[in-house]
Amino acid sequence: MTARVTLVRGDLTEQHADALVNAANSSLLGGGGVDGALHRRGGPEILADCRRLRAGPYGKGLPTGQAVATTAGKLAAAHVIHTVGPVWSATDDRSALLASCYRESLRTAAALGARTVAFPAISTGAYRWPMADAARIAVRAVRDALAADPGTVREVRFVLFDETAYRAFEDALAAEG
Ligand code: AR6
Repeated sequence: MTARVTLVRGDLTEQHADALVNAANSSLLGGGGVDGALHRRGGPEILADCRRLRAGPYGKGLPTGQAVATTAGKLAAAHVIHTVGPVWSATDDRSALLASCYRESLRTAAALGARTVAFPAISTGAYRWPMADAARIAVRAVRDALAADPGTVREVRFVLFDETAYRAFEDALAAEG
């Protein structure tokens, strides 16, 4: 069975899904944007899990482009998958790292048996990646990963916070066919 890619305009923290992907930073200890919102709504259990990861396998933090799962606390999901997007650079092409966030998050989700996975537009806020370009990279990375091996994943949902983001993802999906 093939997996669907869907778009919704809304707040990631209100989504019902098996896994919600967090646009985190390497510290895993919280921040603003989606990260702050997920921790606020999910409650302290998420941060407690993140601290355990820092005390154990991720002593130096989570590298850019990688992903790791924790509990979702009080969120309407089984897991939060934390990934670290690259900071936008006009001089250095970091698009492979941004694609890696989507691919590694989906791999992590499938390893947990997740069927529905919801993503924000990683790196397009504090990390300043231009929306249209980020949307193209995100859609291509997800389509490629699902085509290669969807595992248990049946729906990938992009959750876009505003109309500009929604339109950019709509255009990127249409362009991919
Ligand atoms: N639901 C969906 N999308 C959201 C929400 C929400 N509740 N809140 C913001 N967005 P950002 P980044 C959009 O800054 O660029 C944090 O401090 C937002 O409009 O959350 O990857 C971390 O700790 C934007 O389009 O993530 C890191 O330090 C997109 O989500 C750093 O920011 C991503 O914006 C990561 O920066």
